[in-house]
Amino acid sequence: MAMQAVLAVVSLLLLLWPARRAGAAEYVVGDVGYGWESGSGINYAAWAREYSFAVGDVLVFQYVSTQHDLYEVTEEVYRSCDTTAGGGNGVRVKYTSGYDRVVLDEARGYWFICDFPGHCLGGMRLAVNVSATPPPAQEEKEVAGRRRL
Ligand SMILES: [Cu+2]
Repeated sequence: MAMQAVLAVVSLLLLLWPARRAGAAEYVVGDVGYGWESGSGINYAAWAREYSFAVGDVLVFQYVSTQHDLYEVTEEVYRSCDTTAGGGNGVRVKYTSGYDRVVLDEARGYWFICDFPGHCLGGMRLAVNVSATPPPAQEEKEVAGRRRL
């Protein structure tokens, strides 16, 4: 009976497995729980340089939702930290859940900021460049904060 249950679970996992894109990875921004944080000392530019992001990868932003948020913005807003510029047209997506999984589904630059007053200027901004295919070298590299899907 127990063996049958195990087989059923294994079969289910095998059924679900192909739905995941081979090579896609999930990154917890900042590498730790509540890694999207001000005052944490995390240098997001340095964090992003640790990895090579490819289409299909996922960024996970974890934060206290009453203290931070997450806006995907244009490069201009990323640089100015001014989300009201251009009538707010520089804001692409607003996330506020505190656990936001952002699928990087296009090969392009992505820019993220926290819109709480002063946080972006204080360092809560992240820029990543997403390439069409992952570099082969990274496939075998195991690094903190990255886990295979
Ligand atoms: Cu913030």
